Amino acid sequence: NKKGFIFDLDGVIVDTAKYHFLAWQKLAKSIGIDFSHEQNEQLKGVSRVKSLEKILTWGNKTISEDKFNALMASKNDDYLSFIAKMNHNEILPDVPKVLNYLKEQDQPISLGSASKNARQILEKVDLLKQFDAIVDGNDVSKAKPDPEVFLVAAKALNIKPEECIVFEDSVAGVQAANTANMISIGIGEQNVLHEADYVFSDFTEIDTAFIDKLIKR
Ligand code: G16
Ligand code: MG
Repeated sequence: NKKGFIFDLDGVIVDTAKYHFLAWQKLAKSIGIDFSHEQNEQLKGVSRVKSLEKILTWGNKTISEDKFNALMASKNDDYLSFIAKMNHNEILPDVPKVLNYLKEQDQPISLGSASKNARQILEKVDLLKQFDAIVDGNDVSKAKPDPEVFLVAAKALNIKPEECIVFEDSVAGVQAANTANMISIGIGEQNVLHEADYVFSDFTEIDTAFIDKLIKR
């Protein structure tokens, strides 16, 4: 019995939101916009282009297309300088335990992330080889809550969408999984992720009995 296990990256496997925050904050400051942690929360799971559009809206700023592209490029350069220093210690608690157990049970595993830097990040934290497929911001055109990223991941694993399970930390990601007819597992706070089929605060709360149940469903 094979299911497709699909993992979001930022907020599920690693906490790269803190690096996105530093890079977006520097960018915002350079054009005279204040940028808070609360605003950064709203950029979780949101694509790079959409994120910059939101920051400009919050700051009441309009800029040329050339400037927009230049800002995106420098934000990504800053972000990548943080990524370059990452190692396996940045993997969130018990993620390797769950990935290893799924591998032992011969279950197909895919990434389903909005990030265009996903492959690089997985390589840095030494998890690239755990994934049978990687679907990221380079493979899709529609952002979560559109289900595209997870539907492409299901196809890549050759598993029907209704036989897939998605681990997500963002509301938009949970909605995308639900729309794709997949089982959604929220990683974070119950009150935020209440649309998910199950919510856990992190992977330390997920035991092998629960995973067995998902496989047998
Ligand atoms: C991640 C982050 C978002 C980020 C997006 C695009 O999504 O949560 O904050 O804006 O990727 O990242 P990049 O600029 O690296 O292409 P996910 O889907 O992994 O949670
Ligand atoms: Mg996420």
